[in-house]
Amino acid sequence: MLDKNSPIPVYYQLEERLKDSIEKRELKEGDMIPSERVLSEQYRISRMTVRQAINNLVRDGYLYRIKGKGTFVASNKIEQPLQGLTSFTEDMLSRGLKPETRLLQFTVEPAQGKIIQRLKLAEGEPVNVIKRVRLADNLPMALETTFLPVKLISGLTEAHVYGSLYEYIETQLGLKIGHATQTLEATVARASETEHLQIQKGSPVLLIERSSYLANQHPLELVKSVYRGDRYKFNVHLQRP
Ligand code: 16G
Repeated sequence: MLDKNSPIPVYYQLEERLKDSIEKRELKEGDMIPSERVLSEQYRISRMTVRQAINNLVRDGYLYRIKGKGTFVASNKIEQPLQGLTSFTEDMLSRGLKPETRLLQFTVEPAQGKIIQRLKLAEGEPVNVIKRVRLADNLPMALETTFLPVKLISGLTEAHVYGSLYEYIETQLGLKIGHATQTLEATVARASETEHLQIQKGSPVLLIERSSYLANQHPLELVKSVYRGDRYKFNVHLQRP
């Protein structure tokens, strides 16, 4: 029951209750939530109060409405800060999610085109090409293609890239990762990506390209990642100059 004598407004208590059910996955993505009438009877509160709670949850992206059908649970998006050069493994572990990797490609190829410029290599120099599906708690989050100069990242094996690449680079190779530049674009999933990400062709995805450098300014990696648009949102702290 909700506490009507509490100084915390009842609509807010209901909001928190529903959010809790979503976080605990008692209410899952796509589930229809009970109607205003049912919720008002269940919690013995006015329909106005229920409506206020639901409006707020719709506004905040936890729920969405379909006209004539009902109100549904939206997907639980991961909110990822844009500042801070972190790895996928670190990002998921810090949220209590279990990171996993499905390895699609692990090859050494001669550098060509954009790779030559971005990684400052000579034409034909060997690069590791690693294509991985990154999962969190068994759900595919992103499809990542990484290019690394072989001369810098020695001894890399398939076993290493099932785990954390950054950990291998820093802990095992003793290299210091310094900074990166990253672009982020909206696009839609291509046919070749849909199966790995378990989404429909044409679903919104975020395309991220990261160029990372060692602390000594050497180009370290070029990574092209396709993130599921329904699982991610990015945040950034802005400071007025
Ligand atoms: C993140 C990075 C990627 C990096 C990877 C290392 C973005 C957009 N990309 O996915 O550049 O290679 O982490 O992760 O954040 P790992 O250490 O878990 O292999």
